[in-house]
Amino acid sequence: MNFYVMTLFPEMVMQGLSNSITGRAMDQDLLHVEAVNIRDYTLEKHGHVDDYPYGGGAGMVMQAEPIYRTWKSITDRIGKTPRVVYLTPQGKVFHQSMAREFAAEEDLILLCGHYEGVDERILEMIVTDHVSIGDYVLTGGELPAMVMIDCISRLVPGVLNNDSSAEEESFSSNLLEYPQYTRPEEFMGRRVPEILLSGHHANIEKWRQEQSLQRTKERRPDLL
Ligand code: 4H7
Repeated sequence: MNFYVMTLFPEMVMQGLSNSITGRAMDQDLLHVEAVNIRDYTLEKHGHVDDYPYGGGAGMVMQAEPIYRTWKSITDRIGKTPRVVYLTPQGKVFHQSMAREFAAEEDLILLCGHYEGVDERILEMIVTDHVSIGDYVLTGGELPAMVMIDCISRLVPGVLNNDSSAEEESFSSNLLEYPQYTRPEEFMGRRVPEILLSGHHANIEKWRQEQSLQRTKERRPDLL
């Protein structure tokens, strides 16, 4: 899957995704993440990409032109016009089922806003999806874009090892995951639950399901 991130902070996006599972998937060419610097597409001699808001008010607004030229250079090069996701607190709140829908796409363009936001006219022209990662305010769209890419990437076949991808099914059960333990059997007086050492797979499975249900009731009753 190919992600094209339109941003003023390309190194932030690339550094954030070049580790761990997404980094390995990029090395294996299962994933292509390209951060495209909007500033490279300004026609201004001073490299400005923002200006004062019409009507007055605090802060600056990202201009349409450099964003349009960034988008045009990506779509011309790949010869397609993929969905364009704008990361904004005004978007639909991102969730796992939305990630599954996006994972079916071959290409995705993400637009990261900064300052007070982006000139509405370029949004009308190129944006297909307005997405928020939750009801809180951030300084830019880069972290939300990285969150989306991480989440979508792990649904791309081959990105996770087969063991973990089976685990994905368990999220579809809408329950929280059961607790995990590893060596040693005792840590500062706390023992691993005896059942996990029993080797009785059916009982372990039953215990884990109960734990999942219990924690969901306690921590996220809204999921039930
Ligand atoms: C686009 C438009 C996403 C991007 C406006 C982005 C939270 C989220 C941003 C803004 C984001 C999310 C402008 C909103 C300045 C905040 C003070 C960047 N914040 N800004 N405002 N929840 N911020 O997904």
